[in-house]
Amino acid sequence: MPVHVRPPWALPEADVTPAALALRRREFLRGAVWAGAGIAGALLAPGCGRAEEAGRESAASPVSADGFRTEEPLTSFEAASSYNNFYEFGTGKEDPAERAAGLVTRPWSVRVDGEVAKPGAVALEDFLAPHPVEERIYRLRCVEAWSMVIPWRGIPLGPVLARFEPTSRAKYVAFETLHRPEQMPGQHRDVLPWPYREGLRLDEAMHPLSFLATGMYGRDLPNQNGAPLRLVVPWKYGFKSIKSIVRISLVEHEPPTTWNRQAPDEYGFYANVNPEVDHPRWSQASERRVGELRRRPTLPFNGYAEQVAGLYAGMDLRTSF
Ligand SMILES: Nc1nc2c(c(=O)[nH]1)N[C@H]1C(S)=C(S)[C@@H](COP(=O)(O)O)O[C@H]1N2
Ligand SMILES: [Mo]
Repeated sequence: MPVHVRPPWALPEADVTPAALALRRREFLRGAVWAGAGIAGALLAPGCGRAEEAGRESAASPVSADGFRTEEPLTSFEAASSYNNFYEFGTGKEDPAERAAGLVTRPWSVRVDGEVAKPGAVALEDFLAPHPVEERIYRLRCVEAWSMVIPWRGIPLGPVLARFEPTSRAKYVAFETLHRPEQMPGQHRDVLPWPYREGLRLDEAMHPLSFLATGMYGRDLPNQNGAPLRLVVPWKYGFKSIKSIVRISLVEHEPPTTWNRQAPDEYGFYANVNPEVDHPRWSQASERRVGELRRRPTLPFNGYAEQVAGLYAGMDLRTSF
């Protein structure tokens, strides 16, 4: 019998075969064991059991060694595309799914400017063309203390930025969402300063986990999830993952960002997921995984500490939130 392995989200949930799941699990474990072996190897000291270290390591981390995958159950496509934050379409969780159908996403172009040798406005197709499409299964943790696991399709951000040749003065990357009130009814109200803006330090943007998504669950991005191009930064609170991007600017100084401007005491520029720094109005120690009943503990850097903690060496993560 020919074995045809399809990603589980290509199938109705009930149809996912035990064989497909077992295969994914084996792949995942292989990655985890390699990670454990690498770390154990690096730390190998007299009396330190290699197998024991590897075992402990693979049990602790919810993601594969590179952080590109998790074997946690996926949030259903229905939940991920109907429970959204996208204030351009209203502040209710169901507003984006109900109101985003009228957003015209073709043609679309992305302007790359600022501290780059090769600035320009590029049609989305040309913007994407040079980069092989990848798939990432990331945990998403909203600052409101709910979370999801979403399979994205897209391209890593780093090679895209490199293509436009950042100058030596480029230290940060600023992102801007489309401003088109006639198609984004939420923009008729001043709930946020429009257009929505976000930003990353350049080294964060160049990290292999920083991703530009064009699809999810094996299909094109629904408008409510940020079509046709949105950022995904899995170790930061969800508001950093800006949707429907039209402009990317390389800049010298930390750029203003929407939620940080709106409420600087509540939303920092860095916004790294941190269970030890509570939001002024609620605890960040735990979260509700959409589709599950029990709360689960929130992990430092949303479970990606091994991959990204080094970016923040020497920084006080309590004050630089
Ligand atoms: N332009 C824009 N991007 C945005 C938002 C927004 O309101 N406008 N909301 C953010 C927040 S708070 C979260 S949690 C995620 C939600 O992404 P999702 O709806 O795809 O799960 O998008 C982020 N990106
Ligand atoms: Mo969020």
